[in-house]
Amino acid sequence: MKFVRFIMKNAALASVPKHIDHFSKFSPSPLSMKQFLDFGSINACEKTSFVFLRQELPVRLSNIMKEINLLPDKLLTTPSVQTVQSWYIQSLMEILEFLDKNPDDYKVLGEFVDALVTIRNRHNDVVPTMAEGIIEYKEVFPQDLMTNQNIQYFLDRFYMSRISIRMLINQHTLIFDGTLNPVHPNTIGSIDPHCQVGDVVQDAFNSAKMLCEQYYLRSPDLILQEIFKEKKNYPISIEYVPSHLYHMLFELFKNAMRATIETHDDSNNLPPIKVMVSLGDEDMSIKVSDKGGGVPFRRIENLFSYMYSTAPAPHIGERTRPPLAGFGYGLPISRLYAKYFQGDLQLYSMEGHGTDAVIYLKALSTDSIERLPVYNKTALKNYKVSQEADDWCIPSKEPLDLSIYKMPNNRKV
Ligand code: W6P
Repeated sequence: MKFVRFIMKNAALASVPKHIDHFSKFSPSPLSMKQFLDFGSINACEKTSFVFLRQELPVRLSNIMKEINLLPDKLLTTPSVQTVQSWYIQSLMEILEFLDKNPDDYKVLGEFVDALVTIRNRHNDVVPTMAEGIIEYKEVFPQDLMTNQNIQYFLDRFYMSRISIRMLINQHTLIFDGTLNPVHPNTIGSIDPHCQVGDVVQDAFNSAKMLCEQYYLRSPDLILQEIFKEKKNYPISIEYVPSHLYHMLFELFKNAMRATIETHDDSNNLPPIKVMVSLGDEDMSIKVSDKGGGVPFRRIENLFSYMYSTAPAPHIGERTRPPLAGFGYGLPISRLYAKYFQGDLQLYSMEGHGTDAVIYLKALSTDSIERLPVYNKTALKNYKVSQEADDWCIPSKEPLDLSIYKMPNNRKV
């Protein structure tokens, strides 16, 4: 019996590349906020959602699995990346099991919800596990610019894909597990049709403030201001995923607080963090301003770099870095959350003064459409970029020796 199962499992595994080839030929279908809401309201139909997901999830999984396979061998073969890849293969196989099942059988629908919950849990630690892979890789190939760009390109797409797959799974499992959310009865899955932005700002600020006080024994205050055209828009609310917004704001507040405290070491008066929420016809924007001394322009890009912000985990006994540090993947992943529904997250810093971080979101749910990576020729080409010379000169800090110009010996070689 054990042997038979072993044979069956390997037969299934052997057919996985064929399935990946098949499903990666389809482009993922981006959903709008409105479509997400429709799945969860009056015309909510578990059967429709099931039939959609048993096709769409394999498509999204296979598209990104193709890109995992394009990673440089030295990264692809690290134990961590191998582990992550095996999770994707296992989850793909589990969903494919439902392709020949009857959508009218309520037992099938129940099993599908259970399968999705299992899959979601399996992938909980993808981010730290991938980070381990990057560390292993970095130890062998210390930071060269090329790999930083490639890793950035891959991880932005990989984590965006992951955000979108978890969104689909969350919506289906939350809407069709047969219970109402007792804490948030008006949410549809993870979406709040009346997400009050100011409330989320307050929540995220309070959490960051608690962390901040644990480590620094003090914290800056919050000044919150809302701007809108007509009175009826107050308090500002949008159709959005509150947990995504919270994630972004929490990250920005931790950074703003740390900068504020570390640049006002010996002063008793901490400048407050100012937040401006503004609703227009097209955008809903949130600006978080600190007077934390700012960041040199040259370093801003690095704040969003997976490679440069992946530090080895502190060893046991070593003094761990405070959790308010610009640690890990907070900023790059926050920017992905913003971009996921066609928004963005940008930093405007003035070294010597402070930093404005702005989250741009779509004001209209009809504009909030998933932004999804697709595996195609263009993506393939982006992984194939070879080690070519830069087409800009390298600035030299040495004083120029003009004596060489006596002879024309600065010709190109
Ligand atoms: C800083 C650096 C930073 C990153 C993100 C948000 C706010 C801030 N402030 O100094």
